[in-house]
Amino acid sequence: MSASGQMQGAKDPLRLVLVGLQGVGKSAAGNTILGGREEFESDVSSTCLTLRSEVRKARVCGRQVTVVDTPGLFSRSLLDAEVKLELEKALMLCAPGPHVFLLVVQLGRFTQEERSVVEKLKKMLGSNVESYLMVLFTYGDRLKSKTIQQFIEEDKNLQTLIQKCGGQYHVFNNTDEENEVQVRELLEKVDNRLKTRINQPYFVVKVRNTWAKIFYFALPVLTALAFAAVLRYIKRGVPAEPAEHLKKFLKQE
Ligand SMILES: Nc1nc2c(ncn2[C@@H]2O[C@H](COP(=O)(O)OP(=O)(O)OP(=O)(O)O)[C@@H](O)[C@H]2O)c(=O)[nH]1
Ligand SMILES: [Mg+2]
Repeated sequence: MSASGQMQGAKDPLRLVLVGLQGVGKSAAGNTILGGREEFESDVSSTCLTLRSEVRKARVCGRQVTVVDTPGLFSRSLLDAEVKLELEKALMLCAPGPHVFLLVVQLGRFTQEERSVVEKLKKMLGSNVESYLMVLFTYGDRLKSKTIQQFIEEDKNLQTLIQKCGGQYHVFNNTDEENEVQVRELLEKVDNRLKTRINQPYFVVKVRNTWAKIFYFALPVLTALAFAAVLRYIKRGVPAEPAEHLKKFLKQE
């Protein structure tokens, strides 16, 4: 079966957002998912190559897949506030929200920044983002004779990161972009993750700002009150039937 062919059972559209540090292979992973096409700009660079969130769509394994590429966290080219804005834009680009955030980690590189990447994402997108994360390792070609399981067993910090991401991970060799099996396996893992999340299949941003919360929750109440006041005003304008005692009084006159 080919990655561009049919996959039994799972045909629902998928929306994936690639996140991670600068230069770890996010754009390259996006290109691998999209069937090896050079959709996102990917290259060796000492600065941040992807500066804006971008979306691409393709039919992969018989289903519509939306991939959003984002700028790197802890970027040397963008301020945190700019990266946060781009992440929020990424959510809009795959509305109503991503099924999974693929947290891209370069095999063999696990610095202090990598260790705090989940906390950074939680700060930027809210704490519920954690339940939508899945680790996607790049540089699978570095494994050589080792398996990915052996590699993970050797690194406690890596195990902690994977645990934070629901225990889910996958490995890509982006130099082998035409290797469709690695893409199909990733989509299967994403599907398995979705099965455990029937109530909330995709990530929705919580209203975090206090003023936004007040506006969000108070607006329907205020609208209802205003509507009731207008109705009362209109009713008052219509002359009411004179009360019984008033009728009697008028007759006596
Ligand atoms: N050998 C090898 N190289 C890879 C792999 N994945 C990515 N690369 C290389 O890593 C470099 C950076 O890849 P990008 O896809 O541009 O990384 P990025 O995370 O999008 O970078 P920024 O947009 O700058 O944050 C490129 O030269 C890629 O060819 C991989 O699996 N194996
Ligand atoms: Mg990039």
